Amino acid sequence: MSEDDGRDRIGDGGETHQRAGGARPAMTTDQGAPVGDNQNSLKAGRRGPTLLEDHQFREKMFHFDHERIPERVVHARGYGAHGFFETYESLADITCADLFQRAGERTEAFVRFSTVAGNMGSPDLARDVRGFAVKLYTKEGNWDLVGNNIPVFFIQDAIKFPDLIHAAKQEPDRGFPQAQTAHNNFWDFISLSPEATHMVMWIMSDRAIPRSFRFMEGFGVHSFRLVDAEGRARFVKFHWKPKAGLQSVTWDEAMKINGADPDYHRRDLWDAIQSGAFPEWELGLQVFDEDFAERFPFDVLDATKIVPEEEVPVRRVGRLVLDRMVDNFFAETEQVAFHTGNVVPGIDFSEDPLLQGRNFSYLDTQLKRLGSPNFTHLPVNAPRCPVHNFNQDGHMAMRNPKGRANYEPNSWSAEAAGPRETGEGFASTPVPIAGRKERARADTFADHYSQARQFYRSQTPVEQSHITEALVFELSKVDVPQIRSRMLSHLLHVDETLADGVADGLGMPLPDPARPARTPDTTLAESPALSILRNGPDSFAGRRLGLLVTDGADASAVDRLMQAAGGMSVTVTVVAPRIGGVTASDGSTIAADEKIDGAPSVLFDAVAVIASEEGAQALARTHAGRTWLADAFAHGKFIYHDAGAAPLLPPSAIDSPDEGMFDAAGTAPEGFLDACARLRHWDRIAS
Ligand code: HDE
Repeated sequence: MSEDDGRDRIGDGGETHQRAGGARPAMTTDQGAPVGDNQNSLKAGRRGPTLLEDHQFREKMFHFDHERIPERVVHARGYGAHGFFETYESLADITCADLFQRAGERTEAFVRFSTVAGNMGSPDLARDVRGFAVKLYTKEGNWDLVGNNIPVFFIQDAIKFPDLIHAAKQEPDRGFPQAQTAHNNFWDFISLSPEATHMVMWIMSDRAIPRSFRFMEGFGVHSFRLVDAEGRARFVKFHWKPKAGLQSVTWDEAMKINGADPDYHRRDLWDAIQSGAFPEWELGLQVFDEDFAERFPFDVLDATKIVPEEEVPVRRVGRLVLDRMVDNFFAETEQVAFHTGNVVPGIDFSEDPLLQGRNFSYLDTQLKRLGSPNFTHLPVNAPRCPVHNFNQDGHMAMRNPKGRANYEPNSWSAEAAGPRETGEGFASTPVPIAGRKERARADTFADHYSQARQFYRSQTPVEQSHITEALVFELSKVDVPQIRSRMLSHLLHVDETLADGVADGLGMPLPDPARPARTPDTTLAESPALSILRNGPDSFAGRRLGLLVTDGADASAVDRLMQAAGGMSVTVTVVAPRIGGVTASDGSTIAADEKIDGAPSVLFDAVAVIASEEGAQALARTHAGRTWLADAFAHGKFIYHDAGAAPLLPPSAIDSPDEGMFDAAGTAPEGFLDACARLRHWDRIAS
């Protein structure tokens, strides 16, 4: 700062930073009055005090002071993107929903992914359910499919939701732990709620630590209804299937990623979309009728149950493509308001008590968060089709009815009368309802363990061991032995080996099994669709390779690897000891994307090292250098390396090289990248 004119100067030596002028619009106040000086408040004398009259300062600070709105009570941390949904073929035979009538029809979409328990600033790789909320701006109004990446839920009745969420979030007296369920309150509540057992299997599986939003499934969870033009209704469950296959990280990676890059999932989606690699999911429908619902051994209205895909196949009916990031995070991702009640003609609810409760909750929460019933006027929430009704006024009303009529019926002339009912539009399915008014749970909701067992037994041995380890980790953070023991009493109904493994990991005896509300069915068929590893990608495309280089690295080897990766749509991040890059053996410079300690190998799907021996030796003297390949090896990653990299290899990799290790001398980069489609060499780390 120079004292002479009080204007800000950037850089040393007192040189003035010339801001780009020209095409930039002139700055104004919110009232549109020109602003000549945005750096200095109005003062009595250069050294103050500041004058009350400074309306320009007052307006700017007033606006800043009111920037924050309440964060979502759940799903506070989220990330959104725009895109479209494209219908593959007409579904007129099962629904009259307009977006499904014509093959090739595109519907604008907005999607927000989220974690559930953590606050807005919490890390992306918390062990948690992921929200997968989709807004489809159809020609007959907005349809919100407010789903998760797990097809079941913790509880069967919405009245338990506030307790579930209180128990999962920070404990109220101490304000921690943040974004994790590994604490007394959560497991206390869960162990007292046997209906949560199925969901526990899912959240203790690697589904709760996805590698990317791009590689996870989405589910509508509840049974909904599709209604055709004749008013015939069928049940439906909605699925989103990622075209790039399923992929998760390991728990040790998740914990390290949270430190190295707490925005890992955000950055991944941003990078993919900005580079033109648009993620895609297919919409899948499981359609079934009342007869199936009657025959099915579980209640299709119970959100703690799935309908196995092997019993009712998933019909893929369209694709969702995300191809545009938001222009402004707050305006769009933060202000987007989803509501399960936003359905369109042709799509209807079921009587699922969880869904019914949600239909009540979402409008309420939007009013609290966005401060006005007019949140539908915000561009991200506004339907893309015409809106005509007599709703009026309220905070920030931007769409009031024109003319004299603001009520209905009225007898004004056609031009002045405003909108009229058409007799068409959304009609609730006339499902016959009878019964006494009572606070009770249906007997058909009583089986809490059979599908938990089915899920566990449908996993590969590696995935089963991860569930055991996750339960041991979480329950080891619970310091009340009775709570741990109560959890073990439920796990005994899921699988004895699982219960044994967890008890052993905790160093506790097994208790008696919990008394089940209904004797579990232990004969359910395994469902391969439930495993992540059985539903992985076909290729390594869309994944990220970390390439570590040192001074003296073979530039042509680096080039060959980069070419091969580019040809297979694999992104390469070049990691080096210094951000200025390295000098290759031929004297050329290899530019770096990251300095090694800012880019540990946990951030990558596979790794490669091309180094000179001296360079590798120097790096091996640093902690970041020593742990880079050691971690990758311990996480079962595929590793490509040349001879120079030897000093960086962990002793176990040298003693027992395996099929996940590729020596550049004997393998073309393409061969290595082909192998990477398997994502990990599980045999190396299977316990
Ligand atoms: Fe939500 N949920 N939820 N939920 N939910 C909210 O709405 C609620 C449930 C889901 O990115 C809130 O705008 C109740 C199941 C997603 O903006 C709130 C019950 C599923 C999102 C709310 C449930 C979800 C929310 C908080 C039990 C998967 C984020 C902020 C009956 C099918 C949407 C908000 C976004 C958000 C209530 C259970 C998915 C309070 C009462 C089951 C993806 O209204």
